[in-house]
Amino acid sequence: MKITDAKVIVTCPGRNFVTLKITTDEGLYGIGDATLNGRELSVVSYLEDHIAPCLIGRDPHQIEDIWQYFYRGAYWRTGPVTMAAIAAVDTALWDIKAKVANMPLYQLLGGKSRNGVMVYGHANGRDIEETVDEVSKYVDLGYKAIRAQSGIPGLASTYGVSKDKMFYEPADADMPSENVWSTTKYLDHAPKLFETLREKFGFDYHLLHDVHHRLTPIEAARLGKSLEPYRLFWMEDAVPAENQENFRLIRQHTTTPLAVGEIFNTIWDCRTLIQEQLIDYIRTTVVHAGGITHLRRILDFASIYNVRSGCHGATDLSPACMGASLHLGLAAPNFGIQEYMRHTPETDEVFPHAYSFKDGYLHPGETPGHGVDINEDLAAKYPYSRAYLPVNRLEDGTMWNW
Ligand code: GCO
Ligand code: MG
Repeated sequence: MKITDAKVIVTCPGRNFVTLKITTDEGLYGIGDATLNGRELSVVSYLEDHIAPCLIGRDPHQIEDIWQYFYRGAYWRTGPVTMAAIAAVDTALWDIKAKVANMPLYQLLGGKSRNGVMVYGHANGRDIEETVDEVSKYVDLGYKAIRAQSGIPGLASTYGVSKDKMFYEPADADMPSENVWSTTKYLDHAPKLFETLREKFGFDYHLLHDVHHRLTPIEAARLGKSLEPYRLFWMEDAVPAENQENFRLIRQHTTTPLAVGEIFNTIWDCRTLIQEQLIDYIRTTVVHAGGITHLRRILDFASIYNVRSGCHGATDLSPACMGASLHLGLAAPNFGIQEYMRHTPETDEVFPHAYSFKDGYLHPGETPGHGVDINEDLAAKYPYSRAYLPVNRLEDGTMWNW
């Protein structure tokens, strides 16, 4: 079997997605997500200009060798653009292999380790009251785990709070919009949100929270301590994690479980965090961590240190990433939870998929491959439209982490 075509499809059914479609001489094809939110076209160029020419003529079954070829062979290793491009190739090749085997992908990854993939949904509101209302909607929908975010008194806007509650979409402007941040106001407010939620809903549901990289280690330690009575499933991205040692300090102070890694690209980004058991959940996912091949390597490494998966699943990760992630989640022994921010109906139509939601769990389905396709005619109707994530400043104008 030989690869005859590698085509990059850019579409914007409400938001931008980049998809790689690899076709073989036997007519079979596979697809992989290559979306890098706010920096999409850099991956398009990497794939079209630098990867596609080297793919043509290769045997699509040589998944590991092709992965190594593009990782080691680039000389310039790692980084979000490179790893998203490699991920797209890898995901498409696993899709093809599973189609040839006539099996759903999870069978090739070792078969089912569980009956379904527990997901968490996103409840957010402008204030605590609105967030409580949103959480009850997720409870009614059958979710077992819910992420809660709320607006902060005195701040005009903040991460995680959206105009459209169903499909929170932060990449919303042609030029980056500017947010203002106050750690003091946030640290006063966040524990009140979870106190109210536990009073109202009890302890039967998992509650999660995303700090979105905004604290220093000692501030994160204080937040973790103050949230302990509310027994969070996790506190996410409490600090930026380029410096993995930062987590030692947080860990020494709190038993609130820690999750990090949605912007990591390789096993090297999380090696210390995992090996020293400084975190509980690793959030790397298929598209930004080098595909199924490399994510599986991270999860296997994590499993010997009791770290479980918590794959990123925001709207900017396409259904092709979600499908692949669900197959791995069904098979991995140390699966923890999967984020599930639903896509809009327009996106779901462009990417017909076999996965489905029931009673708080996603199921990847039994279609051979990863079960996600792309309708190219429909995709062509939604041309690329530049959209940036916001930037963030402190109240005195200092640039901060968004
Ligand atoms: C999450 C994330 C997202 C990111 C987004 C950036 O936990 O889902 O933090 O909301 O901000 O995916 O592209
Ligand atoms: Mg996050």
